[in-house]
Amino acid sequence: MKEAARAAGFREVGIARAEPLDPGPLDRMLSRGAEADMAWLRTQREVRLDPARLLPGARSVLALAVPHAADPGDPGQGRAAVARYARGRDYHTVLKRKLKVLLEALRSRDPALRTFSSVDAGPVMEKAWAQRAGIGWVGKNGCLITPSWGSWVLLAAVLLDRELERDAPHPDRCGDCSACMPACPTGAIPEPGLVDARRCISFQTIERRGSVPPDVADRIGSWGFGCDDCQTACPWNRGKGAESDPELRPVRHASLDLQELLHLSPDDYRARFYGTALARAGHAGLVRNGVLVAGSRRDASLEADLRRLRGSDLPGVAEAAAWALSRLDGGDR
Ligand code: B12
Ligand code: SF4
Ligand code: SF4
Repeated sequence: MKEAARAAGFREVGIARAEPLDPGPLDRMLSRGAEADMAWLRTQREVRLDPARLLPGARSVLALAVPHAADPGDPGQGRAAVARYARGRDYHTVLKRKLKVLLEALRSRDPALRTFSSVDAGPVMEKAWAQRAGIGWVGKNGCLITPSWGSWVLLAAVLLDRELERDAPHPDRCGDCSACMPACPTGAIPEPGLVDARRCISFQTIERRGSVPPDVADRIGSWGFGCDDCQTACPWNRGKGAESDPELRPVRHASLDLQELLHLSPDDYRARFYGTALARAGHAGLVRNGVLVAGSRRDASLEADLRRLRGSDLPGVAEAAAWALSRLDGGDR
């Protein structure tokens, strides 16, 4: 099975027993409301924690990882930064294609095999399974860290109704380090491993629809889509990220021109971002993010566009533009 997974293009493969997960970290997040608008984390709690609810008769979980590129990234003046994982083709498509190859190989040897597979969107705790299956550990920054690639990896998981020889869980390797916690610009990691989505730039710029809280917007800096600051700070990521899956190398969108974002039409959005992970933010979300970066960086050269967008009816954009204009001279306009 591991050979088939490697042949399909997965660089890390591990096997865990399909037993219920420790509910502690998920419940800690939910008890604080740190899931923000991601209500599905709460409504799917039981199914996320117990693989047998997803696949009756589940015996094993195959945890899989693929490294993505991680070039250093100061986007430069007038541009917004894109999180490293999103600079290549949409990883969902890339990993799903690898999963299809893998599942075909497995079924050719075992036609009665039953599976449930997930890349990101399934109700599966992919980091928890990766840790259990020995691929890496969940760091204090809330990311899955592998010894070989650091946290610059994307994950998938397959539940199977077959008893397999399992790997040992990966031990925690954060030790005394806590560099990621103060490196977070918005203080979104109040406790080791707990990411408060309400304060997380990644959540606000990717998942959030509508307006973004001003205190988060103020610290958004250059991040126009996602955020990597708590990963950049991690010593396990130093010198990593040069070797990526060929399909996940940056092709376009390593950074975004702010002026273009502020003029983005629905047609431009479809033409430029369909097929990339950036489509997730939606047309309004990307315009709003451009406005927030302009405000956070106090980019006065964009003032005329910000004034125009104060009248926008795209969700969250008018509020963001009013806020950004108030940042330009430190007062209300
Ligand atoms: C919700 C979500 C988010 C949320 C919440 C983030 C979070 N830390 O959970 C937001 C929107 C903020 C987010 C942001 C990002 N995300 Co995200 N996200 C998810 C998603 C859909 C679910 C994660 C989840 O269930 N979180 C809830 C928490 C409580 O679960 P958990 O941390 O996994 O905890 C469980 C276990 O890990 C375990 N556990 C937790 N801590 C510890 C500690 C120890 C010692 C042990 C033993 C166990 C343990 O217990 C928990 C079960 O109770 C997954 C895909 C998936 N289906 O899993 C992608 C996923 C986690 N995201 C991913 C990525 C790439 C990101 C970003 C890096 C993107 C970016 N650059 O902007 C950021 C990173 C932010 C951060 N610091 O975590 C990748 C992870 C890559 C990696 N190396 O970890 C995933 C796996 C998607 C994928 N298929 O590759 N994400
Ligand atoms: S992704 Fe950015 S905002 Fe979110 S926890 Fe990490 S450093 Fe903080
Ligand atoms: S920066 Fe340090 S504490 Fe944070 S995830 Fe990396 S090793 Fe762990």
